[in-house]
Amino acid sequence: MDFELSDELIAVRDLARDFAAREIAPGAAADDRESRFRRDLVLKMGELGFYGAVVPESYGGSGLGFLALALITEEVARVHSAMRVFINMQVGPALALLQFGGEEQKKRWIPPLVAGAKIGCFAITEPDAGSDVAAIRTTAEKKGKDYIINGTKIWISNAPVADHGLIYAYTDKAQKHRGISAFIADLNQPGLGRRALSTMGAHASPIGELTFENFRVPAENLLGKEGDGFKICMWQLNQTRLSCAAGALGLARAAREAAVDYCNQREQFGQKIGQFQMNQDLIAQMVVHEEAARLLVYRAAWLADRKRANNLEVSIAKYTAAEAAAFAADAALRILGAYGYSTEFPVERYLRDAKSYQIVEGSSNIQKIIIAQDALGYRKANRG
Ligand code: GRA
Repeated sequence: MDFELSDELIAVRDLARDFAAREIAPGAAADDRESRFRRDLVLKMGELGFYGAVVPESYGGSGLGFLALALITEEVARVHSAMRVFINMQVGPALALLQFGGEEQKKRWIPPLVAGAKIGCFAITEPDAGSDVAAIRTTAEKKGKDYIINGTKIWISNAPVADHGLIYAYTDKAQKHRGISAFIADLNQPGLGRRALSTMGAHASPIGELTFENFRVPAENLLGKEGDGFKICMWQLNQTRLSCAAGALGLARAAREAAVDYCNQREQFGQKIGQFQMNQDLIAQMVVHEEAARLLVYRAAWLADRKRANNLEVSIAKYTAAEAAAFAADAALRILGAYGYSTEFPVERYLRDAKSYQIVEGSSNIQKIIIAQDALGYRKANRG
């Protein structure tokens, strides 16, 4: 076991840290307050190679790996959690294409996602299908050279702004989850309605509804075979969950740093408030949860870089990091008191953003189900 990062990974982390401090941090409060979509930053992150870390050079990436991507995501989320969502929206579809797409599909769709030139998204969730992916109702019916897609997707990150998206739909309802298929699509086509939705946090990350009404997708845009969709979806979620966990880690760190700074500045009752053991209790718990999350996130990424199954480790990391972020943001707010509650300081944003990590990419309860069912021998998490 080696707990040192290589020089290459340190350089990647420092590049991301520097970019986050210079380009993301100055506008974070206003971007959040005004729900601004920062296309310029999405593009710049692409130009710096953030999305390409897990994509080979032949498709415009650097092939640096999942640990590199985790380090980048952690740094981005540390200054503005909402901005890390874009990483997953570019990387999720790109990786699904890389793993399941044909050569023509890879060449056409991956490079613009990696460059940030096209805004990506993936559309799984529906009004009546969140944790239960097989309950989706969207259908894709083959008609001549096209599939005709009908249905509604909701809570789709980037829905209002995405150019290209991965759509999950039933091609054969009778086959249950084995009848779901995945399609890559140009979303700037007739038959698609978009509606922006407003949420508690992550305001700089646009989210919304996509309504498909006889939306045509060329048959050549099917990923893999008809019926491969559920498998592709589970595989893809395992990748994006890891980056999501790294985002939660970055946010946990930001909250801990804010709390420590305040403890060392603020004086009450004649001493720095860090001297009070109730605050020390919170600081100690923040440090412990964050460190545990970091080791678990890096381990899951390390396994991915060795092409080893890591579904169990990803679920453990995602659960731990999401809970660490929510705990740390809440604890920081308690420590900062009115300054934490104030919208003039970033800690209330940390709390709003932190809650999303317990919901997205498989809720904390879904991760616990995966972990417990594996431990109990009911369903192995690391399959094939
Ligand atoms: O035996 P079989 O051939 O029928 O296959 C079964 C199983 O082996 C079948 O699927 C297979 N399977 C897998 N294959 C490979 C299941 N899991 C995997 C896997 N990891 N790898 C059906 O299996 P099942 O166990 O009966 O399925 P289930 O009970 O429906 O699913 C299990 C589970 C609950 C874990 C799954 O549905 C799940 O993960 N649900 C959560 C959905 C989720 O994470 N949604 C996220 C939405 S996207 C999002 O949040 C974007 C946010 C962006 C951001 O902020 O980053």
